[in-house]
Amino acid sequence: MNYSNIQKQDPVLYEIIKEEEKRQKQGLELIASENYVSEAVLEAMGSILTNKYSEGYPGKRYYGGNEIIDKAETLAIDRAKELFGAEHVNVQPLSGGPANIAVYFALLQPGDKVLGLSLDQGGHLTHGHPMNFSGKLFNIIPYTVNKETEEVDMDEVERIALAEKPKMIIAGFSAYSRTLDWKRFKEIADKIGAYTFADIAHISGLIAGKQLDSPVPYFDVVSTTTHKTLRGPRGAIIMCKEQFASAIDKAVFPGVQGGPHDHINAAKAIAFAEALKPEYQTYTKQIIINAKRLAAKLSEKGYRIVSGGTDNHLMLVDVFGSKGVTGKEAEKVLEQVGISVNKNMVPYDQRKPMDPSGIRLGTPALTTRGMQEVEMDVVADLIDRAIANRNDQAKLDEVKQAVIDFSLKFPVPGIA
Ligand code: DSN
Repeated sequence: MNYSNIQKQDPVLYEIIKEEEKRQKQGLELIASENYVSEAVLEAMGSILTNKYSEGYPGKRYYGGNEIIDKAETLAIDRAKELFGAEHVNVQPLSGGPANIAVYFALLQPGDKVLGLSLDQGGHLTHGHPMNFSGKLFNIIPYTVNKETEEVDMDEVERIALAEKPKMIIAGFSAYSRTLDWKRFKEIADKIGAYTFADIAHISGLIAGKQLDSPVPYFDVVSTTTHKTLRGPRGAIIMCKEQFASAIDKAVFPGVQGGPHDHINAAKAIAFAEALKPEYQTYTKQIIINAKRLAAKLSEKGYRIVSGGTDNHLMLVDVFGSKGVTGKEAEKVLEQVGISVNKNMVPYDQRKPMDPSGIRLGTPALTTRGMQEVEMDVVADLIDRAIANRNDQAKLDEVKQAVIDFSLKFPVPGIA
């Protein structure tokens, strides 16, 4: 991508893009929900498909001239079905939040009871946070992780479900490093006649790459963003059993959204084709190997990893509990040396969300750059050096230079 037209027409914005390119190239991206898309995905997002309005679905549109857009959307749907083995797929959700809103509205009425993992325990805003539509409109019954193991305790989920009889059970997370027992969730839901909804936004790439078990065979509805481990454009999809297809489609459009973003849906089709290739399985396997190695190395250096390790692409590090540095301070000092992470609550955190005890780290982006186990040792070392020397600017400058020298050895797709 050389952005030559932007350079001519809008030098101010061109400079901003070049600045961000430099940040991405010279830094280490450890935000668990981020990744680098391929140049083919970038091209589709920048294509003339953005010029079209196509409210409706393939073959049933509210605008003329959609016979070609229909082919692109159908391609995305068919590839997603093949990738996940789903009966029905809606590829139009603009992002994870809108996708989840559509799922609630397809299956429930405002005021209905929903069981979800709370945000401060690793869940997601849309799983019932009081400031989110989910917590405002629905009666949310939270479940938590076990205080000792810091893992979801399925016996506890069953106990709450049987007592509360929610209309829907959500399984999914944005900051949880262990696997979920999809089959058991379904068995519990069946005992009370509840709908099952899995939000696999973080791990859908690991599922598509056949590294983790899938909820798709068991669950009524499964949503995922397309830009995290799945390595596609910013957006989302909803998968469901055929019996929910019409309700889901109506909830997405006209329920929640207007016109779909056809250029983004085309980019989703490309990302799904990439994920169907054997090399994507190798990539996703390496993401997990790298995460386990990074967690082990940080652990050796005295950092407490929540639940003792990871089975997926991410880990929560209790920096306050193990090093006396808050999540906010750790995020800031790491940012100063070019390492991007996000502060995060740890389970049963005594601190506040804006300055919690933990940071969340993930390996999808670094693995896309070709990093393997030995590089994770270097990354753990750089993180530790920055945190240990957080009050010594000269040492931090040295770490920053080391981050740049190291990062530049690993190319970022789309950046020369
Ligand atoms: N913002 C995403 C994440 O970082 O996990 C979830 O929506």
